[in-house]
Amino acid sequence: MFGIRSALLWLLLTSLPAISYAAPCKPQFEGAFWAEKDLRIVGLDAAYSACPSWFSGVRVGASYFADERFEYKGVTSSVRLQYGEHVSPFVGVGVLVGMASHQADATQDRLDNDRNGQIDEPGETYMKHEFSAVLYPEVGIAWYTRVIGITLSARRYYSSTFSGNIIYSLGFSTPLE
Ligand SMILES: [Ca+2]
Ligand SMILES: [Ca+2]
Repeated sequence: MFGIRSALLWLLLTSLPAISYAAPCKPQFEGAFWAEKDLRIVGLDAAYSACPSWFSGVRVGASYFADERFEYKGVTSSVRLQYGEHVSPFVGVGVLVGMASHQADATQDRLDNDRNGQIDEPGETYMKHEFSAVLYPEVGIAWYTRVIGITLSARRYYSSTFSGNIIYSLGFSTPLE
């Protein structure tokens, strides 16, 4: 009997912090600019974020970015562990999945790729599209007021075309409720 009571008490005490933080963050619409330090990779995100619980966050959106060779369009999503309502530090892991496009050599394929009347002339190129996926761990902090949220974060991008690049992101969000 004592065992059950103490177990219930323990359960109540451990769930108290969850109850006191029961009001999770408001869903937000966020626009974010991000870049590598030397601006070799720059990107823009438009994302929706929400908190399934007081300690977790999810973010889903569209992403456009470019580096020296490629242009990327895709979707981005991350899951986060976060803490706090107004000032909220977080760690997370995310993915970027999309299409990478770049001008590739077209001087060997016996086609007039650029439709200028000449086949395989020197310098002829075509737009090549490839599947692209990036995995990123992230760490950051968000500050929310009733009208605006500001999020600063750092990520590390790993993909087939680049690896280990550190990306800094600045986002502005507005609550949707
Ligand atoms: Ca041509
Ligand atoms: Ca050609």
